[in-house]
Amino acid sequence: MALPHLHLISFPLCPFVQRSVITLKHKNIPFERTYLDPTALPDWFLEKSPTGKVPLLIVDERTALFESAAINEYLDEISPPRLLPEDPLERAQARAWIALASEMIAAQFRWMGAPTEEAFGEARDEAAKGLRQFEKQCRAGPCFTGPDFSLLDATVAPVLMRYELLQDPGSPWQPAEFPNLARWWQHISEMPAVRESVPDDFLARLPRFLTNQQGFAGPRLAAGLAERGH
Ligand SMILES: N[C@@H](CCC(=O)N[C@@H](CS)C(=O)NCC(=O)O)C(=O)O
Repeated sequence: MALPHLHLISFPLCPFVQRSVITLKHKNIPFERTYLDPTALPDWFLEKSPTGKVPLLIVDERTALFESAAINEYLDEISPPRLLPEDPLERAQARAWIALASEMIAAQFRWMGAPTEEAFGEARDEAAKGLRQFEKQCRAGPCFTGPDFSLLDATVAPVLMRYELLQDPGSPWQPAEFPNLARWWQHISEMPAVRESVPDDFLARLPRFLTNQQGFAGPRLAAGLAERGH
């Protein structure tokens, strides 16, 4: 089957976009990408996107798909072999964990943007609770659900990439507490599709984004990045 023309509308730092980029790259699907400035969204984008959010995938310059999970399943279905299990029950489970991984992203955003020290601690505890669920689920290895890379790997990877970069004593991500996830990340982080899933200037943009948060967490995490030479 000939693949359609795929145009991925992105923000440079968006972890939801990154999930789709990982899927596209893992499957070697050609795509065009446009980065938008989240503070100045053009009218054409707002007309096409019902939520005003990215990722937005424009298929054959006509049809706009939104929601990263739906986009990833579409990408998966047009380019075999599938990255979701054949068994309906296992597939439903994978979808449920993919949905839960969005909560991990939300918890990570709350932690990175915590306005006060107290909120930082609360957000850390909340995020750690979520990480513990994923730790229990991630046992088979080397990928999340066993030997093969799946859409769940593509979905969780952006969260772990950020936690690895933003090491901090007040981080929910203390690798020694999550040995399964740490082993998983070690494997997944070496995959080209994951390594190449962020823009070249990602490490320059991340501290700027954090500093702009202006609360307690952002500047502290940006300073930590600078101390570690990023
Ligand atoms: N559930 C959506 C979430 C996407 C999302 O929140 N994207 C953020 C950027 S990381 C966004 O576009 N935010 C703009 C806004 O909330 O107006 C998905 O999985 O695609």
